[in-house]
Amino acid sequence: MSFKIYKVNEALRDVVPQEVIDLEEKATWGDPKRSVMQIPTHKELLEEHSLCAGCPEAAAIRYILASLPNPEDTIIVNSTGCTSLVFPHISLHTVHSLFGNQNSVASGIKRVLEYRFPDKVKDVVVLAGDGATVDIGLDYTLQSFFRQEKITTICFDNEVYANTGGQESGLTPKGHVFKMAPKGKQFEKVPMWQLAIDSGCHYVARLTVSSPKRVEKVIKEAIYVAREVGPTYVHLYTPCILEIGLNSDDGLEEMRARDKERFKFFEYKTPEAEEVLAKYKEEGLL
Ligand SMILES: Cc1ncc(C[n+]2csc(CCOP(=O)(O)OP(=O)(O)O)c2C)c(N)n1
Ligand code: SF4
Ligand SMILES: [Mg+2]
Repeated sequence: MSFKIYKVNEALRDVVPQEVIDLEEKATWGDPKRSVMQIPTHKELLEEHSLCAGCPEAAAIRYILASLPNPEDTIIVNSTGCTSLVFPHISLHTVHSLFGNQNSVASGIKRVLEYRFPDKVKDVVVLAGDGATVDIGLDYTLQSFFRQEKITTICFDNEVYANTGGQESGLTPKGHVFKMAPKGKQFEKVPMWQLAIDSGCHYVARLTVSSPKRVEKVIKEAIYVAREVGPTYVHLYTPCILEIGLNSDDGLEEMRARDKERFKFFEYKTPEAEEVLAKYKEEGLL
C-alpha cells in the first residue's frame, strides 16, 4: 500500500533503479499502522548502511524508521557520530546538525513547521549518540525539555564515543576501559532517563533494541505524546560491538543479557501522556 510520495515518470521507468520503483510500489507511506512486522515484505526506508556489520545502531534505526507513524511528514535531526553515516541512505527528510546542537535545531524546525503548516501533523525526531545527547549536547537537550518543545529525543547509548575511536562518555559505566580511556571510568553512569523525567519529559522509556515490537510500541507512544503534549525521551542501549570486543553476530545476545539488568525495560508517563495514549489506543493506532 503506497502513498504517492514517489511517482516514477513513466517515460523513464525502464531506466530508473528498481529501488526507486520499489519506493513507489512497496513503501508504507501514508499508513499510520505501519509496523516493524512489514520489514520482510515491504520497501524499507533504510536498507543499506555503512556502519560495522552487525552494529545494533543500524538495527535500531531500521526499527525506528519502520515504526514512524507519519514518515512522509517527519523530520529527523541527527548529530555527528556513527549514526550519521546512515543518514545519507535514508529515504526521509533528515537534517545533520553540528555535534551537540541537535535539540536546539529540532526545536527551531518544529516551531517553524507549526507556524508554516498549522493544519498538518509534522513530527520532529532527534536521533543522536550518548556523546551528543548527554555530554557535549546536555545543555541543549535539557533546555529543550525545560521549554517543553514538542519533539521526541532518541539517544543511541553505546556507552562510548564510538565514531572517534573509543573515548569514555558520561554514559560509560564505572570502571569501563576503552582504547582512549585506559584508566577506566572513575564515576557512575549518568541516569539520563531520570534526568529526562526530572526535566519535564512527558514520556520516557529505557530499553535495548533486542525486541523490534517493543521498540515500535515505544517509538509510537513517544511520538504521539510529543505531538500533543510535550517533550519525550527514549533511551536505547545499542552496544558498540567493535569497542567492547564482540563479533558481528553477538550484538543481540549482549542486549538480551542487559535486558535483565542495567537496561531492564522502564517506562514513565505523565497523566497527560496517559490520556493521549488512551485516545490513540481507542483509534487502533497503538
Ligand atoms: C563540534 C564537534 N565536536 C566534536 C566532534 C568530534 N566527534 C565526532 S563524532 C564524536 C563522538 C560521537 O559519539 P556519540 O555521540 O556517542 O556517537 P557514536 O559515534 O558513539 O554513535 C565526536 C566527539 C565533532 N565532529 N564536532
Ligand atoms: S564503531 Fe561501534 S557503534 Fe560505530 S558502527 Fe561500529 S559497531 Fe556500530
Ligand atoms: Mg556513543
